[in-house]
Formats: sequence, structure tokens, C-alpha cells
Amino acid sequence: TALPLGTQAVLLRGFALAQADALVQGVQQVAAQAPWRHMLTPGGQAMSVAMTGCGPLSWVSDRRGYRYAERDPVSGRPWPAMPAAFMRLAQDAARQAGFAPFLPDACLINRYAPGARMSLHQDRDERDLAAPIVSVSLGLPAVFLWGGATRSERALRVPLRHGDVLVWGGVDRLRFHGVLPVAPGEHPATGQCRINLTLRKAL
Ligand code: MD5
Ligand code: FE
Repeated sequence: TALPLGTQAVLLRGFALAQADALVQGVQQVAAQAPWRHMLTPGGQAMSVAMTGCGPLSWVSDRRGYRYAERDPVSGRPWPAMPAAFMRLAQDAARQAGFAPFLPDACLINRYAPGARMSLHQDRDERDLAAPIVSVSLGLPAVFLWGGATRSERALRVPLRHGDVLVWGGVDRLRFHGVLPVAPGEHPATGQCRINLTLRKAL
């Protein structure tokens, strides 16, 4: 079922359920080559969310700022290849939401242990803001904050569950958004964490 969150933003409930186990396997393969790490904000604070990534590019943050990089700064090696299941899911979801063709070149993978959160922000480090972003939720549920075009606008709280997929672009591309602290729990697919994939076109 497709729930419109905005003019060009849609929540596809359970869209990734049939592929969830393959996606989690893909995450584990990526993390074996590019281990989870807590990146530093430009202000020097470690983020509560652990991250890794795959594809030709992935998003990194450190004291120098935010950017997309071709290499994992931890290993100095290129990021692991994007698993085929990630690309297929992203393209199917983008098509379903009316954003075909979509050719993501970056996948940021976020891991939320209980208590981890993401404060309200915009995703604006991508060069091509015309391309959508596809986000896949796996494992423990979380409350997504769906804000407006300004930080001060009141955010809608949207519960996200295992297998849910969000797609947005166009006029909704620069909305402020975040994730409330994840509650402790156990999920058969991921154990004691929530995992989020965001597939983007960075270049
Ligand atoms: C997450 N990740 O659940 C969230 C959900 C991130 C991030 O925010 O930057 O890694 S992805 C939700 C998202 C992404 C881009 C734009 C918008 C929402 N939006 O305009 O609402 O780990
Ligand atoms: Fe974001």
C-alpha cells in the first residue's frame, strides 16, 4: 500500500519484505569489507548511528565536513560493490513512485542500536537534487520525523517498520527529516538493531 507523505514523497509499506533477508545478507557482506564506524560530525561529536556504505561512492563525515568519497577512509580502499538486490529494490521502488529511471551510485547504510537517533537535517550533499532518494527500513521499528522546508516547521511522526520503503524527490527532496531514538528490542532479521539503507545518486 502506497501512502503519500507529500506531493512527491511516498511510503511503500512492506515493499521490501520479500527481499528483506537478501538485503540483510547484502548488508553483512558490505560490513565485512567496510566495517561499521561512528563518524564524527564537523563539530567533533561521534554520531550515535553506526555507518558503512557501498557503491562507487559513499557519504562520509569528519572534522573537515560532509562529502561523498570514492574510498572508505578507514581502509583506503574503494567501497564494496553495491549488492544486486539493493539496486533492484531501489529501481523497483523508484518506478513504483513515478521516478524511473533511477540509477543510484551511492548507498549509505545506517545501523541504529537502541538509543541511537538522527537529528533533524536535510540531505543536500548530492550534486543532482533532481534524483530521488530511496530509503529501506530493516529490523527494529523506529519513528521517522517528516518535517518541512524549514527546521522550525512541525514534523509529522511516521512509524517505520521492517520492510517499509520511502521514496522522495522533486519538491519534497529537501525536506528536514530525522529519526527518534530507537527503542530496545529484538527482531528476527537483524537482532537488536534497526538498519536503514538510503540509495542516492550522489554525482
Ligand atoms: C534513516 N536516514 O532512517 C534515515 C532515513 C540519512 C537519513 O536520513 O540521511 O541517512 S532516510 C530518510 C530521508 C532521506 C532523504 C530525504 C528525506 C528523508 N526527506 O526529504 O524526508 O536512517
Ligand atoms: Fe537524511
